Amino acid sequence: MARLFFALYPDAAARASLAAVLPTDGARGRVIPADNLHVTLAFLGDVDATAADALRALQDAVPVPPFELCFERLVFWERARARVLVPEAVPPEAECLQAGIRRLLTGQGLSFDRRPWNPHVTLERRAAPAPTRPVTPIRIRFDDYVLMASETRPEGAVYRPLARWRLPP
Ligand code: 3AM
Repeated sequence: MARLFFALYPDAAARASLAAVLPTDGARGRVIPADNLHVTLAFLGDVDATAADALRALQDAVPVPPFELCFERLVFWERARARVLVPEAVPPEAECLQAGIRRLLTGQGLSFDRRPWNPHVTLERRAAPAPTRPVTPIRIRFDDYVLMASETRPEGAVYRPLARWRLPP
């Protein structure tokens, strides 16, 4: 069994820019390490090895052109007790990608979290309430997406990309 999710996984430079938002803002909760910063596209939860192998083997899974997300606001989500970065606008390519992944998962007979997609990068969990504030926009181009495995360790979650799909130009 592996705990899986599909995600947009920014490169190291972009992750560093995202991670740099919080220290200046005084985080008191659990700050997510830069290596773990991502945008969840679809959360599957525990998946058996056969289904995980089938997912990894998918060829050209969702043909959507590359796109950019520009993260511009730091928001406190009360129910999740998380502080997250959200983009002001979500390009249609991003919506198509996550919808395509959901279709693909349905086609594979896999279950996943069906709540509406709300693209975000979680920066801090167990966060104290804080007012929403704009941040210097962080524009990130995504030309691929990943199937990520999440392992819970005593020191926290460790994410490992299992497969990567390039978005066609
Ligand atoms: O994208 P973020 O970091 O907000 O909270 C988990 C994380 O979200 C979420 O999946 C992402 C990668 O772990 N997650 C964890 N358990 C979940 C669940 N049971 C879940 N999302 C939905 N249902």
